[in-house]
Amino acid sequence: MEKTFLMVKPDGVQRGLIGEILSRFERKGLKLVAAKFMQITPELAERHYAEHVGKPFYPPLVEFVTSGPVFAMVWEGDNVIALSRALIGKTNAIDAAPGTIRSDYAVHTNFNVIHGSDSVSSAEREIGIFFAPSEVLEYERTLQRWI
Ligand code: RTP
Ligand code: MG
Repeated sequence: MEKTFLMVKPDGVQRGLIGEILSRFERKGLKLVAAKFMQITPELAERHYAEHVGKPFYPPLVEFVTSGPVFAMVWEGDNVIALSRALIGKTNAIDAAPGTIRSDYAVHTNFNVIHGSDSVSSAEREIGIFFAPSEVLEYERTLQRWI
């Protein structure tokens, strides 16, 4: 089953949006298989955002993402990567479709509330950075057959 890495960023935590965001993915029918409330170190930020090293927005991005706690998660489901990106919305809140998380809660690209993996390879890489294999749970949900 496909997995993705999602993370409520420091702005989402500070604004008290963890529960609201979690419930959107739960209501969609996706399955939570790992979660961790944690602080990102500069070293972890550099690994996570390796693809953006050297870009103009990279220094403020690292400063922001290490500025306070984040809520890191792994979710599972058919097409969970694309479905999550659809629920999250475009990077810039101006372009995010109404009803998406970033449209509903974000104003600036730099403070856009949530991260979601953008491909199968990114998801595998990011899950491996944030979680030990034993922290990603396998369990049955009877609800699954209806979704
Ligand atoms: P994310 O990785 O956080 O889920 O966001 P994303 O895929 O939609 O966007 P990505 O291109 O991966 O960029 C990572 C984060 O860097 C900040 N950013 N700023 N000022 C800019 O042009 C710019 N572009 C990207 C955003 O906070 C974005 O979420
Ligand atoms: Mg990205």
